[in-house]
Order: sequence, then structure tokens, then C-alpha cells
Amino acid sequence: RLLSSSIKPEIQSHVTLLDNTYLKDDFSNVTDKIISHLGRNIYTKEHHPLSHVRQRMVNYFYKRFVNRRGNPFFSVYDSLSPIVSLDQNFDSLLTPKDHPSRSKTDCYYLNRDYLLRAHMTAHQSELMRAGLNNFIMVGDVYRRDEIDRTHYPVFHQLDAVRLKTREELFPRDDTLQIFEVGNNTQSTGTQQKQACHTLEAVKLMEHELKTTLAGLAKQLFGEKIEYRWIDTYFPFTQPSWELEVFHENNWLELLGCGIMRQPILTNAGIVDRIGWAFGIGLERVAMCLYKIPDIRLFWSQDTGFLNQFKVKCDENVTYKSVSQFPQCVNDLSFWLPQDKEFASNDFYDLARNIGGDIIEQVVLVDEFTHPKTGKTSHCYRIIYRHMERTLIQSEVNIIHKEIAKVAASALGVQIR
Ligand code: FA5
Ligand code: MG
Repeated sequence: RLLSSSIKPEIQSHVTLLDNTYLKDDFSNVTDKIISHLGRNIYTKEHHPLSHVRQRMVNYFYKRFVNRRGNPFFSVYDSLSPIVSLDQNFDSLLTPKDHPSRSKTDCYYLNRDYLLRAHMTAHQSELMRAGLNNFIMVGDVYRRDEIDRTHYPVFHQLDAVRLKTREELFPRDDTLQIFEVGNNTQSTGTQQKQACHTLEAVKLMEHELKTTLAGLAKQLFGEKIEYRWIDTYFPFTQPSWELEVFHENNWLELLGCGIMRQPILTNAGIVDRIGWAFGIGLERVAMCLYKIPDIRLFWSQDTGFLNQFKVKCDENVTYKSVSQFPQCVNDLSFWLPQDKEFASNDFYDLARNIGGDIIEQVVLVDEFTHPKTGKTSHCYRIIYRHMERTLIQSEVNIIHKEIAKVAASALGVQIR
């Protein structure tokens, strides 16, 4: 008898995510591989390329929107839980019940009530209800998709919302209004505007939105960047646009935006404001800015990737491809000579001299001085990686021993 036929795979009735337990049902389709991304928070890690891009965008908003005291008035929310209700992701944003974006083939559902957010817009209503008028939301979003150079089922978005009162919109003219008299939020209006809004309010909001986002594109890609606006549709904005930029001979969709549908505001208890909103993907921007060829690299824990971004957030970096073959990591500790100078750079040169191109990095990882003898110890981590093949630990050991031997004789260090 075949063993496999008598052992049934254990079917778990629940899934535990970020300390909460969710009962599975016929909607559950989230996999362990996807779950392993929750809580990684790569977009908040210092020096991560996504963190740099996020900071560049946030800094742009901080600079552009300041109050009379010169202080920024956008606030940033970057630790909102990626587990959201169907109400947050869809209903509160007026997404029709039969809209394809709700489909099980497009989203990761925990069950019929909860899913992994498919966009950062999912948090719009709750933050407005909390009383915020100008805010930015950043985080990881989840969509079922193929895995290739530009698609990954987990990516990151930055969303923003700006709400304005009549006085803020028309400070010098109190005859101008946001809302049409007898405004009817049920009527849908036209491609140009919602029925409830006055044309002048929409045009002024559109102008601020578009100049703000064109300014953002210039801030990211340089003053000379070519861009264009494409009319589009979102359930939660009307009118709606996409911003495309011309990059390396292609038009690239950067973001979606629009004038917020008024019932979203009304349902959140806001009756006297009009709003604009947008959502932009971080990976796409980072891939262009840094010439990162593959979206999977953002999840790399490989220091050969990460160390290239140990710069200030607005510094230019051009990513240099690291070999796909695995690293071999060996540490070397020694006492520094007491009778002559020692410089780390000497050791770096020596190591490179002996190891050649298979040495990818040498990093000083520990340094201490013995309290009694006064002797100082350094520990260097040498990361070996061949560009064309997988290194065998035994061949690395030979080189590593040789480096130790030559360091002892040439630099006068004492191997520990
Ligand atoms: C949205 O997600 C809307 N929530 C954006 C929005 C917010 C519109 C507020 C209006 C008001 P969309 O699915 O087009 O829209 O995604 C927005 C941006 O995320 C895209 O322009 C793109 O930059 C990025 N993006 C979308 N899908 C992917 C993907 N598979 N990989 C990488 N980036 C993506
Ligand atoms: Mg889109």
C-alpha cells in the first residue's frame, strides 16, 4: 500500500498573521510564501532603496506644503496594518460589488471578511474619519500576479489625500462655492466632474493636484522629464488621471489620481470639504532611479545589494549587478601590532591582492581593546563570491588561510 494515500495533508482551519487568528473559509487563498512577507517592513529600513524613494517623496510634500509658521502640514502614516476588511479595501471606496478587482484571482483573502490590502487607498476613510485633512500613507500591498522582472505579488505604494474647505480653496472670493446648489451626491455627473461639485472648485483642485504631481515627477527624475496625463477610471475618484513619464524610450505609468468621490467624504462625516488623492508605486520609481533590473532584488537580504544604498536618501546611485551565485562568508580576527601602525585599508588591499575578484566585500565588523593588555583586536568579515560559478567552501578556506598568513607576516598582526 502506498503510504501517501493513507496520509492526508493536515488542513488547517485557521491562519495566524501578525498575532491575530483568522478562521479560514472558502475565500481563503493566502499562501505561506506570501505570509512570510508580512512584517518585513523593508520600506522603513534605513538605507533600503524603497526607504530612500519614500523619503524623497515625503520630503517633497514636507517642503511644498507648509503652514504660516513654515511647518509641514502633511502627516505620514507608515505602520497601518496590511490586514484590512472588505469595507476598507472596497466598500468605503465605492467599489461596486461586482467589480473585477474584488475577485479571488486578484486578491489575497484571509477569509470572506478580511484580505491583504490591494492598495494603500484602503486606509483613506478611517484616517479622514479620525479628523485628518492632509495625510500620506505608505506600506506594502498585495496582489495576485505573475512573478517576473517587473511584477511581484507584494509591492509598495505611497498614497496621499488633501482636503480643502471653501475658504482654503477660494480665500479671496466668498461668492465662489465648492458645491452646486441643491447638490445631489447620488447623481454621477460627467467625465469632467461630479454633479455635486462646481466647475471652478474642480478646476482649481485639478490644477493643484496636477502641478503637485508634475513637481514630484520632476523632483524624482529631474526638471527635464517628459510627462503626460491620461484620463482613466477609478471607483473612488472622478475625474481620474494617470501620470506617465517618458523613461528610456517608454511611457511608464507612475501613479493614479483624481478628485475624490464626494460620498466617501460624506460617509466619513465630512460635509464641507473637497479632496484630491493619488497613489504611486515605490518599486517602479526605484527601479528607474537606481537602474535596478529586477523587482525581486528589493527583497534581497544580500549585502552585495543592500550595501550599494548606504548613502543619503537624495544621493544618486546606479546599481551594479551582483552575481547570482551564493556568497561564502568567512571571518578573520587578529590582534593589531603594538610596535607599528596598522590601517584597515592596508588589510583591504592585501586581501584583494590575494583573493582577487572573488572577494566581493571586506567589512570591519568588530573592534575592541583588551582592558589589561591594552591590545586592540579587529574582526573582518570577508565575503567571497565568484561571478561565474558557485564557490566551494574548501577552496575559499585555502584563500582565507593564505590571507591570514600573509597578514601576519606583512602587517605584523597576530591571528586569534
Ligand atoms: C491604485 O492602486 C489606486 N489605489 C491609486 C489611486 C489612489 C488612484 C488614490 C486615485 C486616488 P493602480 O492599481 O493603478 O491604482 O496602482 C497605482 C500605482 O501603483 C501604479 O501607477 C504603479 O505605479 C503602481 N503599481 C500598480 N501595480 C503594480 C505592480 N504590479 N508592480 C509595481 N507597481 C505597481
Ligand atoms: Mg493603474
